[in-house]
Amino acid sequence: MAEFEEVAQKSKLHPKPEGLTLQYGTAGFRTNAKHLDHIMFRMGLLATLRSKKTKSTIGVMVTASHNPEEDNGVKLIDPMGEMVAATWEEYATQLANAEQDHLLAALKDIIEKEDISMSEAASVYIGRDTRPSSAALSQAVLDGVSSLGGKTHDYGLVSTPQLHYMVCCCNTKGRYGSATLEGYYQKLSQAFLQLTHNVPNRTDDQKRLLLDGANGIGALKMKELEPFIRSELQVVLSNDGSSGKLNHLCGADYVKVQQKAPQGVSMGVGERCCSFDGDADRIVYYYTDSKNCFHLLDGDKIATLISTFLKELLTQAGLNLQVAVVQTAYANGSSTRYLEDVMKVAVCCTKTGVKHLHHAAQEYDIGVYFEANGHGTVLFSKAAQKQIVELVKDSNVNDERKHAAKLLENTVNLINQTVGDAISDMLVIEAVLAIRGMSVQDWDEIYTDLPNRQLKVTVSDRRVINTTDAERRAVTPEGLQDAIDSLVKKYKNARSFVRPSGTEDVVRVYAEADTQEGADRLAHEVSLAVH
Ligand code: NG1
Ligand code: ZN
Repeated sequence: MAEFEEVAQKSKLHPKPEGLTLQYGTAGFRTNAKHLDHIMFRMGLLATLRSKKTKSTIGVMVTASHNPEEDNGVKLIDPMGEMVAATWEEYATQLANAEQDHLLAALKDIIEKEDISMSEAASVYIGRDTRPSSAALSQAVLDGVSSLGGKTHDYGLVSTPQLHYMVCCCNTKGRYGSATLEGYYQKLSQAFLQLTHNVPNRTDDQKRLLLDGANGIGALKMKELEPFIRSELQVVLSNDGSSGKLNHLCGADYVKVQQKAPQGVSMGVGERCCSFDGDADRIVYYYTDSKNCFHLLDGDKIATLISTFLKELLTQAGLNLQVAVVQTAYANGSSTRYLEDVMKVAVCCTKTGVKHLHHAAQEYDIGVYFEANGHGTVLFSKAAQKQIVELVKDSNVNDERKHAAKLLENTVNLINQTVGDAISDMLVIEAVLAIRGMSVQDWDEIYTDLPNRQLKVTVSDRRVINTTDAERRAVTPEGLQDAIDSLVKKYKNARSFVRPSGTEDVVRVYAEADTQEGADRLAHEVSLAVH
């Protein structure tokens, strides 16, 4: 065990509180920051093993996204910038929960199971959000990596999707872009300017966008990006972190769940606004109309806007590529109906959590995936990208086809295909609205959302609820689904489901119906059935 001497020594500086157990959930480990020091050290160890195993750079992001400022969390990023493979999530849980005396044994167990050669080099990229606890916690990750002899690159303050991007750039030897913040801003801004600079007659109002930065990392990063895109987009930033608290009464999750505007943003009637979440991987848009009524444009509206745009461009370019949209059970029923019946695009429903959507989207030529909460991106298959690039170069095609192909090529470059990215998504949406000459109201009117309500219920053990059919039906506890079915029958156009959250100790209840009152009442009744 001499080779693990340093791990043994350093782990004493990051001791595990006895009896504390945590799960690698939907988005990694997430809980109050004071319980996470040992988890961070151990995730440094695990990332090093994963790097040796894959012979690639692995990412470790310290963030708790939209959770309160006191929380923190960590997730691992696999070589292509995607979420870590499922078996390794299990290893993460095992390593995290091994009592102090068993840590080396747990580590050795993973090394044996995966047949890892410890002489292999390891490289780990690390990033963190703006939480007060994040600096010390990312230091614990660095300690973990170095105690196994791994090399680290600490990007410091970056958004979650920026770190995913860096990992992918590194492992594709620069083919996806250069693994620096400058490279990220250059790639996105060049694509955005190419898409927008020839759009005629754009007024200053059309170029203006209000942004709620959730007092988080997204606000910081927007300030860095701003000089690159200023000529085509004027972003008016609020909740920039200079005084307010992270995610408090602001940010994408607050706006989506509360269905109201964030505090700290002064919105004029009809003005186009958007909110990032705490690690800038989610975005939602909104505006208020002349009757002071609030309108939310969530992930479903974003998926509809982008997939419609892509489909039109493919037709103009004469490219026969299939566009599909991947959603979860939380997608508004109106969006699914519109996409299937009007747009005639294939719609697929997966379990909650980006890794599920991402994998499903990989099955198509072009897979647009968004969670209703605004987390999503677009994946283009290698073959689809090749066809687009070849068409741009082809000298035998007419101008219309070529123009469409060029727009497609720039859209591919503007999208962060590794994971949902609020900054990249925002630029895509702004480009589509500009090119199509659409206002936020025009976009909103594509279809009308069914009124809906999301509630959280606290129960003694949320794991007694097990679900099937992409989480749309509960199989346990017995009788729960029957109870939900009979409640749903009382309402028109209604739907409801429950599932245990993977990031909080709650059960989530979702309901939609033909009126807001009905959706609220149904959600309430279902939450009583959960108790
Ligand atoms: P849980 O807590 O498992 O519902 C939430 C979001 C997910 C996903 C993760 C990770 C909802 C209903 N759930 O998961 O979509 O974004 O957090 O951040 O929005
Ligand atoms: Zn997030």
